[in-house]
Amino acid sequence: NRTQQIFDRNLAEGRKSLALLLDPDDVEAAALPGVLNNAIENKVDFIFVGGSLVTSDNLSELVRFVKSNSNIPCILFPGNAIQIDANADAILFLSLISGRNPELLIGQQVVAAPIVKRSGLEVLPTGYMLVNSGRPTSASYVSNTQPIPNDKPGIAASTAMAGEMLGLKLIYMDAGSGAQDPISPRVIRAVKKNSGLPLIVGGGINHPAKAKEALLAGADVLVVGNGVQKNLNLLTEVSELVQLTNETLNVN
Ligand code: 1GP
Repeated sequence: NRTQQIFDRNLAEGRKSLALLLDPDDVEAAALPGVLNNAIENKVDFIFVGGSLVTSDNLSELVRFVKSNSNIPCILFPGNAIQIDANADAILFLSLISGRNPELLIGQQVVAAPIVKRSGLEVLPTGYMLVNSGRPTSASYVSNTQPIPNDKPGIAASTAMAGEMLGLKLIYMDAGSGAQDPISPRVIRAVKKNSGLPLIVGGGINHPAKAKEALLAGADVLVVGNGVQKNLNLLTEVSELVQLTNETLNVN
């Protein structure tokens, strides 16, 4: 439970952290060394690997590369039960608690459980909440669920509270990869105020100003994915912002 301890310790100390999402379908093998160096140089805290729909065979290669060439914890962020790789450090064992699709609330988890157990992966029980981002994302389409409206902080807060009461250990609020609008600060604030769990926030954070808004609203872990492929400097800019926030909070 090493990775869970990192999340919990950061939360207890008020330290913000940064995760880079690598979608095996988006990151080509040839680009991987550069991408990983960029992550190391910018002191990325976690690498998440996965996607709503992975059509390539790159997942295990990606995990192996990250594990052999860095010390950054490599955490699976699976869209379904086939995205499991024993070489990662941990798996976000997600239940899509914002949706009402039983397959993603418990079905895929039942299929995955024996495989995850045998793999020896550290399990991170995570309440996964999709929030509407202005237009349909792969996550909302593939999961066949309705995301929480971005202007309904009460629904988001109640959902996170229920997840915490059910014993989940992390909340991941996601506007979906490439989201038009990131999650609104009001929604982040409401969830932060009403749940004591480490709060991971991602989706559509493609500009430092959006990262800053999410941090100020209470995100503990920022996830950037798509935006880094379009703007190589984004990781540096967001990382500096996270460091600066930590310095201001005096937790570095
Ligand atoms: C999506 O939260 C992640 O699941 C990251 O989203 O690719 O838009 O940064 P982006």
